[in-house]
Amino acid sequence: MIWDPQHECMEREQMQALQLQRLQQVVARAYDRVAFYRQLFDEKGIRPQDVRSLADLARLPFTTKDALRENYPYGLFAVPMQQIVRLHASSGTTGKPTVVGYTRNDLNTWAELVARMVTQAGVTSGDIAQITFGYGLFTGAFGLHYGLERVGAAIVPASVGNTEKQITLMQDFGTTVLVGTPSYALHLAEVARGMGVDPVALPVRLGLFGAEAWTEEMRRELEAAWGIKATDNYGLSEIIGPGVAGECGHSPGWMHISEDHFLAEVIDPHTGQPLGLEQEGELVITTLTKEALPLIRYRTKDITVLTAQPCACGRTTLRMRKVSGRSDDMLIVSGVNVFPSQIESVLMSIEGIAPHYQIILGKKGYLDYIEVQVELTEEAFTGQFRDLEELERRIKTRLQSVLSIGPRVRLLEPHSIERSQGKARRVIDLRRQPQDK
Ligand code: DLL
Repeated sequence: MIWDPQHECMEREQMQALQLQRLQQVVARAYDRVAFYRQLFDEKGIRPQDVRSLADLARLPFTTKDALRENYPYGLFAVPMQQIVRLHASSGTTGKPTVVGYTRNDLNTWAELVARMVTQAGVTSGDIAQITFGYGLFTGAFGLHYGLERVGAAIVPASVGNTEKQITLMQDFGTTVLVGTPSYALHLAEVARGMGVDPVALPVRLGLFGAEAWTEEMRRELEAAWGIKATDNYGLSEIIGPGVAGECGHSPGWMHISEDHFLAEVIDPHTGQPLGLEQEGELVITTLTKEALPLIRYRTKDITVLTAQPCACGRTTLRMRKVSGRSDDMLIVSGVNVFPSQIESVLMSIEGIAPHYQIILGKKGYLDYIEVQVELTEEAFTGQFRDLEELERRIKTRLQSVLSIGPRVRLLEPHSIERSQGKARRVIDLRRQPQDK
């Protein structure tokens, strides 16, 4: 089913006309109401009326997360506080959190967009959806909640944690849709098995996973562990939260973008130059309808590709490829670029190791090293020492051929890596700690 065929299946030309009209409105609004944008545009000598075509977008300046931090908490809001009805925030790893606000219309748009996204993933009003994102300042739980409610699914607002109870709820309430981060979904499966419950035998049939990068190998792992169809969806709090893009079931690995609300571009992360369709780079989004927090050319730092290839589902919107990582989580180890997703792909395709890993970066003398810690499965752990040595060698060789540097590999006992409750923390960089300087 298509939730909003009028917008999801719009003729390309019509969509572009709508986007241009909305772009002109949002630029004018931001200029009139947000001091930060007025100053930025004035400095560059750009006036809102200079936007005459979609191609003019490339002339507008970027917005970065720093702008949100520097204007903490409400400095980028384009409406008075009387019109704000919800606040969320993302903590990030450093400095002040970024705060995002919503008007009543924004909340309505958000619920609509999440309704589109869950419908295209296959949710119907007959489903029972358990939300395992934390209810709080994070946009994940509330975003999915109101979108699923709009579709008419029965929501189990389990929130994060209490992992054993989550399994009992699934059994007792007959949960059919599991909503959360892919890493927490793996943990849930493991806890279920520990309780003597086979996740495959549970009524869960569909997973809506997002909020962190995960590979195709991880998808296969999750589908096998739960006996479900695992779908990906993408969003970020600055732009709206979840509901920016999602998979439709016809083209795994590619997510339809709600283009009537978000204008997407891909740029070269180093030069800022726009790239074409089918070219890999950093996703940049302009919000077209947000009232409280309009953002122009927001640099997401997420690495993806856009395509306009037609999709068998009938939707005509641009699609973005599964996010392979962030431009700022590329690791540089002795001058070699390494993406955590490359490591995940290798690990998940090797028998005998569990899908739980951590990447440690350190320094020995002046030299960087990378250590990949990975858990053994119960079966491999109780096996022969010789087999373990052989396994370690195999992992090392496979990683080396993909990364072009030789990592250290450490095999750990089952269950020794801390399980994530929300977004997994895969990389620990000891090089940044003062004693290593
Ligand atoms: O994670 C919003 C969200 C919640 C999306 C629930 C989907 C489901 P933030 O906490 O602001 O918002 O984090 C946004 O998370 O820039 C990406 O780096 C990453 N991210 C989100 N979804 C995906 C995904 C929410 N499907 C940041 N694949 C984004 C890869 C993702 N990375």
